[in-house]
Amino acid sequence: MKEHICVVGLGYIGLPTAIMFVKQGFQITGVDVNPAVISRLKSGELHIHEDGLADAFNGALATGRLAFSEKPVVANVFIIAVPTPFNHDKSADLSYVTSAAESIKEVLKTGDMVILESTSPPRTTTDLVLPILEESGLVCGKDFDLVYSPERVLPGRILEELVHNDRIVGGVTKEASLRAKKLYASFVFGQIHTSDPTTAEMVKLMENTFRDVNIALANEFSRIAVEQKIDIWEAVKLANHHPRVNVLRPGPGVGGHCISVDPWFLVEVSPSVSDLIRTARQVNDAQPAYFLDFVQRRAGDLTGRTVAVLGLTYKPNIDDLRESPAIALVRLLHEEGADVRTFEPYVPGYRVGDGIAACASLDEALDGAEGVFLLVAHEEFSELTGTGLFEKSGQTSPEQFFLADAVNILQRQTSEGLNLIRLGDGRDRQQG
Ligand code: SAJ
Repeated sequence: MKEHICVVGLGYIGLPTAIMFVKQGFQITGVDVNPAVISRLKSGELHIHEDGLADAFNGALATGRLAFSEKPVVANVFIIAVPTPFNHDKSADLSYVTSAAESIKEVLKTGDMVILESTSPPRTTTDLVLPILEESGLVCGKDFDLVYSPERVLPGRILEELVHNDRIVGGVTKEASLRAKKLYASFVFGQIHTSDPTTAEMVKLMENTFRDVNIALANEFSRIAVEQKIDIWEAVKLANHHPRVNVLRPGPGVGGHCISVDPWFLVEVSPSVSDLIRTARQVNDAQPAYFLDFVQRRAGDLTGRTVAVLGLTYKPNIDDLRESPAIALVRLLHEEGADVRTFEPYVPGYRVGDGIAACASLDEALDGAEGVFLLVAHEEFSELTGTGLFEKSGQTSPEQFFLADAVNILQRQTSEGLNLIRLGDGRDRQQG
């Protein structure tokens, strides 16, 4: 008989993971403290959007091996996949991990295994989760196994990456690592590497911090390029011909619930030796305001002007708005007194706030616009041209119109005679 697995937290990681195990013949109980999530899932409806998830979910339901509950039930394995947001002071909010561990403690029995997947500061598994579970009277490493195994999947490609990415399992004991490795090997095609929990926690944070620092570097390069009157996009392309260089893309900032959050967990545990990480976070967080200032220096004050903002999600081709720098920029525009209307093809009708119009179509957003901000490089936007946007705006005078492109969609050749303001392009007519 295959083990019964309780997956605690049914978001972007927990639900797809549960489905993977169902497909391999395991009995799964999906647990979420939010009753609305449980009742939707029970009625066969998804509460999140991810490519391919709806079909996979229906397939899992049809097996009869996927049940739902608001509390953990007696099982053999418990996987914790709850969020770890941060508090106002950027410290990790571990309240969801704590309450998940407390709820598992109530049903934990000899022979069980608990796996934490939530991104967590180093030592969370050994110093927070372990003592809570031992309040059950059971001893970790003797009566039950405890493992940290980070999720590393990219939103938009979750189902594929769950299967094909390498995985790390950090057990409190070697036996725990091997047991977890065997469990994940049921659906993971990538290699599964064993380690200890704290190393595994650190590895996850290092991966996202590596990306954040590199994006901050690209954003800083883009600011230098403007001062030096060159085009950053051309310079990045040329630098990347070097065999050991891969400069990432500058943009309006870093969003999502991972990369904009996780580096702070390292700063929190080792503040005196993490200046670079802290600075990179500050550079990326400042990017929406930097870009707005960059645009206003070239297009003039935006107070009272009608601007269309195309794209609101935190990155292209997904419907996820969490921590989106595009939304931060829309708020800044609104505060500046601009008359803002937005269009987001992946979340039609999403309204950023009071007084900010949410348009159902590109044409609606553009009609009457005196300026256009391109903030997300959705595939839908890849064919847009400056002259096409100008025509759709209905404006007659190019001098009264500007195009602000933070993601390198628009090109000079197709924006002839227009005020095209591209992030990181220092070759434009009016220097700031
Ligand atoms: N971004 C840039 N320039 C780039 C690349 C990205 O500005 O060259 C921006 C994006 O527009 C977005 C943000 O960075 O706003 C983050 O996007 P992303 O695609 O880099 O990453 P996430 O947050 O969607 O997913 C990351 C992934 N981590 C790494 O690639 C190291 C994923 O593998 C993790 O599983 C995920 O975080 C997570 O859950 O931790």
